[in-house]
Amino acid sequence: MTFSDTLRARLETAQSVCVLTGAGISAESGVPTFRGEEGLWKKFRPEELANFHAFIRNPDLVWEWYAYRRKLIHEVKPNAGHYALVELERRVKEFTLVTQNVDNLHRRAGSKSMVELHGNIERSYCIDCGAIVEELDIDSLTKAPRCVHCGGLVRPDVVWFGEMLPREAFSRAEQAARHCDLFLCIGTSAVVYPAASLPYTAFDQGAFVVEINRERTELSTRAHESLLGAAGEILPQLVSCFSHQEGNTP
Ligand code: BJW
Ligand code: ZN
Repeated sequence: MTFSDTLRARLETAQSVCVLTGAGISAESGVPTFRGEEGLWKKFRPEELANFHAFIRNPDLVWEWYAYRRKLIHEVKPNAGHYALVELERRVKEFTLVTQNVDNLHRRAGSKSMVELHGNIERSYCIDCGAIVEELDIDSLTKAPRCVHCGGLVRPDVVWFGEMLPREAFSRAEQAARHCDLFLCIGTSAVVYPAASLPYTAFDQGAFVVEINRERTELSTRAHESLLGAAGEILPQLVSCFSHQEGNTP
């Protein structure tokens, strides 16, 4: 893909970069997205699976759905898009990776300065006493486990519809969006709030906003550049345009 001169100049001079990723960046690893023809919401109903009331109504069903997705994620690997962002973090002075994904693939690839807005599927917690559960036993493949401390139901540590995002995570994300000079919005339909507000926060502060997606989205008309294609193909090319900055290890 050829990049415009304006984009190249912005990449070369960017001092502070904020990246927002969504399910599309993991699609090339084999993790299904949520929306669109092949998306999870075509087969499963979010109102039956991705909200707290559904969990209380039928904890085992919701738990089993997450156990199935956890297993799928364990079977896949980060892709070229995830690794390109690790390289980008090495090149620029200030870098924050904000992800809506719960799949842990950015961390497995080696990203460090990360904010997980919607939690992490690898973690669970007790809805009564809040105890974190990192290790799950084999019985928990089909039945929602009970807390060893208080007997409460254990749920996945992900953010469902109608739930608040972790306060500290969102405030770090907003701060990064407010202070960056380049904002990259990658593989997200940009329809779920408040994450979808971040590129607009960046715009309002004068940042250059670049979108990478297979299709046009809600953001495309506003983005300074909208690069259409697969993140795993575009990102390595884009990252190679950034020069190594002083203070960072090449
Ligand atoms: C590629 C590619 C490739 C593919 N390369 N690209 C009305 C108006 C405004 C807001 C609301 C409203 N009604 C309700 C709300 C609030 C609601 C919301 O935003 N709803 C909208 C959908 C309407 N938001 C919330 O409820 C949030 N909380 C909140 O607002 O709290 C305040 C509050 C409290 C109490 C009452 C009311 C408000 C919480 C949102 C939590 C979202 N949770 C989920 C599930 C997480 C757990 C799990 O994984 O199961 O998070 S939903 C799902 O969507 C998941 C994702 O993180 C999130 C975003 O999806 P994403 O990543 O964008 O994926 P897709 O599939 O949509 O898009 C993939 C993209 O990739 C596509 O564009 C492809 O083209 C592209 N692509 N392959 C590049 N190779
Ligand atoms: Zn408990």
